[in-house]
Amino acid sequence: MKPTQPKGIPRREFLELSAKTAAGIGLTSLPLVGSGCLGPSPAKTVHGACYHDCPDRCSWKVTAADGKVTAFQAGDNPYTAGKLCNKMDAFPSDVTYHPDRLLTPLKRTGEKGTGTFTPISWEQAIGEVAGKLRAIVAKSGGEAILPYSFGGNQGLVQGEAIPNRFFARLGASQLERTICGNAAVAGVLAANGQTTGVLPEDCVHSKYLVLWGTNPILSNQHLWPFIQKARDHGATLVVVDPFRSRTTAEADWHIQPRPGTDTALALGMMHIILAEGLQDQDYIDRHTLGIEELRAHVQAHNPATTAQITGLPEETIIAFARAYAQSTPSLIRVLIGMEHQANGASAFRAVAMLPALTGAWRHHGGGLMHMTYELFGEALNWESISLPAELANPATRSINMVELGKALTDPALDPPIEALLVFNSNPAVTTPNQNLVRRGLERPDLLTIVSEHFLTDTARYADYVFPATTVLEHWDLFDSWGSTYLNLNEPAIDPRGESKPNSELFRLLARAMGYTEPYLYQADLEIVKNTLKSDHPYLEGITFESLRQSGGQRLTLPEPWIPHAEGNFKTASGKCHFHDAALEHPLPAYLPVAYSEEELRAYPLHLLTLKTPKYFLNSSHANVGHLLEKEGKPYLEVHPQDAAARNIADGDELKVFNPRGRVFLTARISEKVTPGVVCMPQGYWPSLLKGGSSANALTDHRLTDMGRGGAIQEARVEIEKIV
Ligand SMILES: Nc1nc2c(c(=O)[nH]1)N[C@H]1C(S)=C(S)[C@@H](COP(=O)(O)OP(=O)(O)OC[C@H]3O[C@@H](n4cnc5c(=O)[nH]c(N)nc54)[C@H](O)[C@@H]3O)O[C@H]1N2
Ligand SMILES: Nc1nc2c(c(=O)[nH]1)N[C@H]1C(S)=C(S)[C@@H](COP(=O)(O)OP(=O)(O)OC[C@H]3O[C@@H](n4cnc5c(=O)[nH]c(N)nc54)[C@H](O)[C@@H]3O)O[C@H]1N2
Ligand code: SF4
Ligand SMILES: [Mo]
Repeated sequence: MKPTQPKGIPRREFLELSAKTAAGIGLTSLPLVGSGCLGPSPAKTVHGACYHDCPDRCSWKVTAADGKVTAFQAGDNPYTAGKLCNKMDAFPSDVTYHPDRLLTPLKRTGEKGTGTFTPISWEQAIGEVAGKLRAIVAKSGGEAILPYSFGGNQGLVQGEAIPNRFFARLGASQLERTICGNAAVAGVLAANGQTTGVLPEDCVHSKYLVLWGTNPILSNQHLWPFIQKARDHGATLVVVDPFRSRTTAEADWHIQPRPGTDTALALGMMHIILAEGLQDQDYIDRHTLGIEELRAHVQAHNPATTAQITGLPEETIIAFARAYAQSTPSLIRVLIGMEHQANGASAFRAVAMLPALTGAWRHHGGGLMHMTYELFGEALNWESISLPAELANPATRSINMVELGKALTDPALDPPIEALLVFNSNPAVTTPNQNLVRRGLERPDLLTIVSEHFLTDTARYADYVFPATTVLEHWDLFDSWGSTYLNLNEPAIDPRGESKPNSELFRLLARAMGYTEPYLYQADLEIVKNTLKSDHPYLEGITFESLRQSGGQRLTLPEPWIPHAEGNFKTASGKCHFHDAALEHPLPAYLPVAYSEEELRAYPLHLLTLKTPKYFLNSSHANVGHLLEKEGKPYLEVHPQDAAARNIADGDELKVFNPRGRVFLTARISEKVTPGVVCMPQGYWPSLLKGGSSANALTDHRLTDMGRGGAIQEARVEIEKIV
């Protein structure tokens, strides 16, 4: 996920703004129009795109006849390349036509969490919810209401425009949407001022490719063919990952540091590069700031110290630093993985400095590859998506989404959260500190409203549930955070049952609240068309009509794309900042969490809760029978040494626990993890597991060192065999 970027706002400021739902820039008020959902005509094929929080943003074609989907196929643009993924191949039957799909509004009739509801009409549901929201606003003010949403639907209309306007008009608390991307981006921006570096397709030109904390075979599948092409041309593939992922199994070299120690590893590489004179001094002199401070800082990070922190042999660190610095073009691919460590943003910052130190940026396919959303930030007309100026009130309280459990249960929070409106997210599964989140959701005095496709573990706690349309049933426009393709999404069928797009839910609520501002009622299709009204050169040859004909189109970007060959960093100085006096830590600092001896003794294992499931996308699809079956039972990877010390055998049933919760898992003894590290999959719904808890029952809502992200992977546990 990425912070989408309005045009014309400086990046640093933008990051701050975009972390909040209710921030943005001016919009010209537009006339009131209807919902924007077009009815289908018999036997037609339309183009659309995947709505998921996935860097690939695949394009597809959907054929419908007599109002029913008859064919669902991948788009054939060069990036999607005729293939979706194992999660999405059967999307129409797995989601749109799934028998468990919610098709009417529901009102709770039993205890919260039990999933006991009765169907009611939209009219009744909207009337009652609006009445309750009005009463809360009158009694406690809008800030007592919290929207909670994330990447469940990444569409610019269904995920951003209308919902954001509604909540800002309501004066609701702003949600800092920081669970994915913010820490990574904060780190990269601190060094380079922008996250866009090497474009995905350009990795084919690199000769030394480092995948640093990312698992593309699973998480970024459409990048993988380009990586393979680079290898066909002779590139070496190195993966830096504390876990032996599916991708590491394919690499030439797997470097396996302790989790959360990447800042130290990158600083250790810099030590070696500078000590051995492997840096590109000319590039440094012309395009960077702070080399002398950096040189002094990395003195302490000699190979012996780096080895001690990372757990890697000194020879590995030295060989890696040399090979990286001496290969041309060298490319480092980062995405999200290590940002969820407590020191995660600093790790991104330190790693982002390496290409400037070695001058890798000079070459086509050399440098750092991270996100691509800034390109769309420049290309599109963001005034169409962002908030009207009069609605952007930075003084409104912000709640960090990572800390949802705390916010819902904090007696000192003034005003307390009295209503929670969840859409595009499933926090009972995906937000850290699951048991605290659950305690919040159990509060009898909390009004919880959830818009969903399914009765998720979050929806089970709702007072009212609204049925949402799937991506086959509404208009939208998709930018991307990992590819360079812009996609239009045209509905293939009418909304099933009584489902409605998010935009329509919030238009109906706005009307029932008595709001009259036209921007609250703008039609989806009109927002889509306005967003494309831009004469930016990246949109040359791309129009509503061309997108409608072709599905996804690549932005028209200059060739060859070598963004920092001549510096041109987007920092204040235009240079890569090795040192920045304005930051709390002017140089990237390796600062591990200081646990007490007692804590380390009681909970000696570092737990990684990773997005390793092949058939889930976060918690999405984890309720779909055949996908759940293929994914299998959740397990805990345990190193043989740790298993032996606890008398655990492969296949034993385990209790994994810490003060926040416990999860029951089957032991898998393997060297996929190093001693002291255990790993389990994220995404399973607690209600479907023994004991009713899943990965996030063990994680904490600690924030990262920069970017206010979630240090979800900074969790410590103990394990025992269940006898
Ligand atoms: N199949 C599938 N695909 C997905 C998703 C999914 O749930 N399932 N989720 C999507 C989403 S939301 C996102 S954000 C992307 C994420 O895609 P990626 O950026 O690839 O991130 P992750 O899969 O979280 O983690 C990648 C790797 O980082 C490693 N890692 C963890 N901690 C550290 C560390 O301290 N240092 C280093 N060097 N590595 C570390 C993990 O072991 C893991 O193998 O994937 C997307 N794609
Ligand atoms: N332990 C642990 N926790 C993690 C992570 C991890 O690696 N480990 N990864 C984190 C990351 S990177 C991310 S991005 C988050 C993701 O966390 P979430 O954003 O909560 O993602 P999903 O679990 O996919 O839930 C999205 C929900 O939105 C619903 N949805 C889809 N389309 C629509 C729509 O049009 N309208 C409405 N109303 N609903 C819709 C789907 O049915 C689904 O239930 O999880 C984070 N949590
Ligand atoms: S989840 Fe990712 S890889 Fe799969 S179809 Fe969607 S965008 Fe493509
Ligand atoms: Mo994510």
